Amino acid sequence: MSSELLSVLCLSLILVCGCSPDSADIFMPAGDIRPPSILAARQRATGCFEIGFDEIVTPVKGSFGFSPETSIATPSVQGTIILVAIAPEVKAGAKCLLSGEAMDGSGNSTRFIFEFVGYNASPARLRLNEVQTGKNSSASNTHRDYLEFLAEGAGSLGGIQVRWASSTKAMEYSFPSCEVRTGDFIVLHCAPEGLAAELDETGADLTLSGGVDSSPGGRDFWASSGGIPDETGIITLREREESSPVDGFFYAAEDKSGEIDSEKISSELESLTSADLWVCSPTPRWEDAFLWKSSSSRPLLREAEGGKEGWRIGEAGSQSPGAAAITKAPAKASSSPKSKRKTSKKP
Ligand SMILES: [Ca+2]
Ligand SMILES: [Ca+2]
Repeated sequence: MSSELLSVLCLSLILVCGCSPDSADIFMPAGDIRPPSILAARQRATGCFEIGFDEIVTPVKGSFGFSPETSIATPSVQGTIILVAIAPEVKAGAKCLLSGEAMDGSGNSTRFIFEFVGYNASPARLRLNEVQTGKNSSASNTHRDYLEFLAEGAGSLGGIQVRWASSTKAMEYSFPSCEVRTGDFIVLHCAPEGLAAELDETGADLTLSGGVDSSPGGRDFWASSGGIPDETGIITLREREESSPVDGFFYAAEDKSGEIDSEKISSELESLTSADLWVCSPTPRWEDAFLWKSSSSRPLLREAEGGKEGWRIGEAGSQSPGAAAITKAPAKASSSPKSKRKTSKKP
């Protein structure tokens, strides 16, 4: 008996257990006694899961199972690849388990279980719009960690993945199945208090959820993976777990400088720069981040596309989870295109 644990792309392979030959067959003639190995596994499209092996295999009859049990997994084989049809299709973002067994020509077999979420064929186009990095317990300005997204294109949230990391800890969250329209605000609360009122708003009722920062006009979701780093961190957004980021934000305490010495941050930052979403020095440095003096009373606000230049620190108390940013009335119309508002420095 042998067992292997493989990490394949985005998919968690919980168990791979090769069990052959049976102990009764231990005196079999010399030959192929090695069970087939899984080289790759992925969802190719809605209702289609593909498992690649290192040799020609056949699916073991009756061994395939699927959860949720409302869908059936039916394997077919193309040489070294098993294609599993899942019907009826599961909802985008729904948690799935696929189990089965594959056998090579000599009777050696491998059993497997994959955990993944239902394929999202039409992900909503989201932009990270506002970040509240910490808890503020002042009576007049109570907030807890949240990320706000604006839907710039309609679609499904199902399986869209958010990652956030500090220098020492990486966290992630995948949205459940939920259709959104262009212009919708989505708030992911990252420091829930565990209240019964903290409910995911996947349906029509946008007032369903209670809890700190829940918004009557936005869609509230609650993530228990861990809070957003207060001072220094990185946030990335992916349409599917295995995809490149489509948006992200890298921020750091203003007194940080020099080469980035955190693997957790630099690996996510590399994915952002590779996707042309963030500009970095040849050797990434803390100065490549949006530098700020951390404050739980001020949100970080997105004003435009284009890396750190697109962000600013909001006024104290200007948090607007689930709604457009509170903008001050312009003091005076200006014809100068170069005019920019600057934050005055305190002595
Ligand atoms: Ca709401
Ligand atoms: Ca907002």
